[in-house]
Amino acid sequence: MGQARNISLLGHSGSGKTTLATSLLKKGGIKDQIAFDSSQEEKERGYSIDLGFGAYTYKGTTFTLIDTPGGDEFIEEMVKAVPVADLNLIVINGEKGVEVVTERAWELTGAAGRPTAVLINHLDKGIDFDKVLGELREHFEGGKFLVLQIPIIEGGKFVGVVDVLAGKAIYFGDKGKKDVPDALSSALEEHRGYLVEEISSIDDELMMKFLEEEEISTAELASTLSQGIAAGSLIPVFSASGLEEKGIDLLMDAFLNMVPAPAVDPSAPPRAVVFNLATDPYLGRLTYVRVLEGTIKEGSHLVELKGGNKVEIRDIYSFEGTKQKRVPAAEAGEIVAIGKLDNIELGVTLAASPDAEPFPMPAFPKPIFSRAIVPKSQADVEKMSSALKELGGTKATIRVERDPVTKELILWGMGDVHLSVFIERLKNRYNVSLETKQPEIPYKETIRKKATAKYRHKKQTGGRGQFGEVVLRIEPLPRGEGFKFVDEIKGAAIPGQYIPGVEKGVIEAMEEGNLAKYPVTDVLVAVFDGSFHPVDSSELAFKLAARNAFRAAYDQANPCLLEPIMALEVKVPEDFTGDIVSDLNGRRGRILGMEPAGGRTTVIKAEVPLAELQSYALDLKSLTQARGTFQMEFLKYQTVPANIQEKIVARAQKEGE
Ligand SMILES: Nc1nc2c(ncn2[C@@H]2O[C@H](COP(=O)(O)OP(=O)(O)O)[C@@H](O)[C@H]2O)c(=O)[nH]1
Ligand SMILES: [Mg+2]
Repeated sequence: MGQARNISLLGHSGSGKTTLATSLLKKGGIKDQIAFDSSQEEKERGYSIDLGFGAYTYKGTTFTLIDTPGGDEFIEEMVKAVPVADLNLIVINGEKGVEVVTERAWELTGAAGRPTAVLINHLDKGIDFDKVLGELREHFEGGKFLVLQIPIIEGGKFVGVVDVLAGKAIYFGDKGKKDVPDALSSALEEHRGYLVEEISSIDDELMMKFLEEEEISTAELASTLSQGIAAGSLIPVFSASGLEEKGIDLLMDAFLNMVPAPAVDPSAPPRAVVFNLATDPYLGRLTYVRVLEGTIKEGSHLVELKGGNKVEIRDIYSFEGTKQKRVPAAEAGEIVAIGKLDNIELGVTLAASPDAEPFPMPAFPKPIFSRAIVPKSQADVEKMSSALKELGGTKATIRVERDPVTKELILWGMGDVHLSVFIERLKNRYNVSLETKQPEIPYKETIRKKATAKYRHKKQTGGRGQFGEVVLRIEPLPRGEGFKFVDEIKGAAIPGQYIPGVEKGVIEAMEEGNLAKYPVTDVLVAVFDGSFHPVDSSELAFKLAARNAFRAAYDQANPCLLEPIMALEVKVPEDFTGDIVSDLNGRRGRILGMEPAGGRTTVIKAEVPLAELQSYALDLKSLTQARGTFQMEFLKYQTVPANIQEKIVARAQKEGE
């Protein structure tokens, strides 16, 4: 088995990643087995949704390409690919320049110091290379972009490139190297000068030569460049047209010569990181791993380091083109899919021993957009929960939860497209039909002052009667403290055996407040008096008495509504700061502060009611042309302003009628 290299293709939708991956596989000798974007949802929509894998072998080295989707709501796939790739190739549509997901890709790779390269694509359209390069340098300040290939455009056609390291022109379809056309000689000089200086700066010996103006050979430059790429400090820039298959051979050579070899020790105990999960229509659940050390063999047993569970490695698949191919083992550096591994979570490490070091997978973004889901029919109700669990379990940015207050089933994701794709897939693969709607806000109720009330429950119906009398006091508790029950009975006004009944009655009453039927919270309830009957009293009688006593006290305690407040962090390019702040003010937000976040972006921190953020994922996109991102997290409950409370109470009363 040859050496393995994994290359991720990242970038904005339409930059040509999938087309490029296809061209690379074709040039790599793969004929029939190329089918990226093969899921039903990808075919219907015409873009990538999941990670796509495809492998080819070139001069004894096997390259596994990891194609990623370029839609910003599918960012989790880039987060998965970057840490397991030996090189991250950011593909740019030369006509569009730096786009939103180009920026996201850069944040995940360049900023994290992962090996990164840039490919300026769509050059068949005769685009302005220098303009794109200028944009790159402007957007990604501090990135050391080293142009390795200057495109040669003649008569509007992309006919070849100048190989900057070699100082020669290469025309497509022509084996030999030619002299550089005059029109590009000054560009060559400029790019080569910068390249030699930057490469020399990471190697003391080369630096000496550079300062003393000694000749530095192309081989020396190439090998030091490769070290700089491995360290993530130097970013080579390539030129291509994936569609016209131009520049692909040169790219394959660059991958071969410049992509750092992973630190490989096939004889160490096996260790592998689970970076991707998928469900295959034929093979079932597939667990994608990168083998970090050692060799994983069919039939071997490994420990999953998070839960400590033992797993048996059964089917191992590598790739031939994009097709899975059963293999007996996988070595360090390789990416393979393991079949029939159940209950393995994304991001965990599998190892021979439970003491092994877990691989540090970066944190996935938290879902930021939610909709309530409702099954369309009874048949859907029955199939829904296992389908949600199975499919939802494969994605880090999909979460399903039952809201404890509203009792709605909430589907969380990254945006409306993300959720629709998920719901379509549930339909296509599990035949489960769901409808979505805006979730209810889980309001709560509380009180603002002390009150006491007495209630006597007494019934005489023929035989044995019911009797219980409860006197209780309710008091507001600090926000977030929930519920406290205190037994202050002195003497035997209520015998001890009935106190649990009193507490139960209070808890029942608190499930639905009198104001708008939301759960009551942050209340202390003290029962301090009452009376009983030696024959007719029972736990049930005291429960009913307590429930009514609580309700009576509640009405006098100045009750009010509470709403969830989210801690919000919005990251936007500086220019948008003013717009975002005024928009948040309009959403009853409280701005806590603003901080520069590097690269001319600002982070705005605010506390905003959840009720005002239900479509923020969509609104922020339109406010910032999709350049803003945000995170939010539940922070606390807070009193609802009186005018809004009035509306909610009126609505609840109408519904109750
Ligand atoms: N002119 C031109 N079109 C391209 C090139 N690469 C891809 N395309 C087209 O751009 C569209 C999106 O390509 P695709 O590979 O799906 O982009 P992805 O979203 O980055 O995977 C398709 O219509 C491609 O045919 C290119 O180099 N030149
Ligand atoms: Mg694609």
